[in-house]
Amino acid sequence: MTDSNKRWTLAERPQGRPDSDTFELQEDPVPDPGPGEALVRTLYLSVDPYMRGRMSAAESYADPWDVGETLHGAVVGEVVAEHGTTHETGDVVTAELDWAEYATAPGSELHGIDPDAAPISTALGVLGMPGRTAYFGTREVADVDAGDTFVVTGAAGAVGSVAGQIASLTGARVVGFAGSDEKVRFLEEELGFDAGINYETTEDYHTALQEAAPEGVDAYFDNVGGPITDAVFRSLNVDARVAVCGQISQYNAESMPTGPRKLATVIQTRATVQGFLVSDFAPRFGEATTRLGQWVRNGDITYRETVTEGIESAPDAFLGLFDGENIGKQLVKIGEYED
Ligand code: NAP
Ligand code: FER
Repeated sequence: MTDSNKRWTLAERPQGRPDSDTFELQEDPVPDPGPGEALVRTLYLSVDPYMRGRMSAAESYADPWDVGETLHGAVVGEVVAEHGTTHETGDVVTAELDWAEYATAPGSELHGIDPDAAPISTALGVLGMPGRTAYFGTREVADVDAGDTFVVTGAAGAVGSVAGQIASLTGARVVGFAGSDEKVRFLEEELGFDAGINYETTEDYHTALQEAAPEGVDAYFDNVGGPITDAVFRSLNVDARVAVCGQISQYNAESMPTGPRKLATVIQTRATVQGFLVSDFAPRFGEATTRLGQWVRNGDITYRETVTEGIESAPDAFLGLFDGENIGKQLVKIGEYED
């Protein structure tokens, strides 16, 4: 084990789009675990869009990071030392830890994962927070049913790719918006979506959606907001459900764009528009993980991961989310796992 530990801190609060000035790499000795703590060697780090919110001082559902603070996020790692915890050296765990090569945490905050049940990285994607978000957002909030037309934005991403497949399994017609032809091929050819729309090369989203969803939209899983959402709202059917999961097109905005928004359609259609946080469903996380695991194992759900290598690449991996560089879950591989 090396003595040195690289970690990323918040160098400054970004105005608008974050960039390399937002982050600072620090290097110091590997920490020792205190009583009741474990030392974890990071194998995979998850970068997620919500982290943009934590870089701002504005109030949100997640507390802002302080300038100078070590960034943190969901990690899969290996316990390499522990001091009176229920974990053993060699255990693979997931936890909220530092963007670092090594981190200490109370043993009670580490959740063991079975490396023989599924690739360990899936605990951060299809079998982790994004998969659970897709599971509850699609089934409980968008309340998708057989015969519905289901539309999802950010469709080739970690949440969207799973949401669309769950809707398909339910028997819905599934249409996804994504930002490249490669992503549209992924949706249609690998994930079994009925249609994909490349919003980067489509001028008139409304007409494209009328073609892809000729019977209108019954359930809409929104990951991005903005003009695509305006177009989807124009196609909502009576009693449609809109699950507002994310609004990534607005996360770097310095001021909120004004309309015209399409809320008049909500009057006409009596649609239900509901925001949600995956944590609202915390008591049912076990159910989601079990079900998603079955679907992945029997091939009903496939998943993709985009992986950058090394702790140094973490900021670029995060920034790439805003440029659509990922297909499926964006991860940073920080250490090798040897069985
Ligand atoms: P992701 O979809 O894997 O990655 C983000 C994707 O957003 C990019 O790949 C990019 O794909 C797309 N994007 C970026 N800027 C865009 C823009 N201006 N317009 C349209 N699309 C844009 O990320 P994720 O982790 O699955 O998260 C997806 C959304 O769900 C995010 O909004 C996130 O905040 C939200 N979320 C919410 C919860 C919750 O509890 N409510 C939990 C998890 C995630 P393209 O190439 O298609 O542009
Ligand atoms: C959570 C609730 C929401 C969480 C993440 C989110 C890490 C993400 C929200 C978003 O991306 O908008 O408990 O845990």
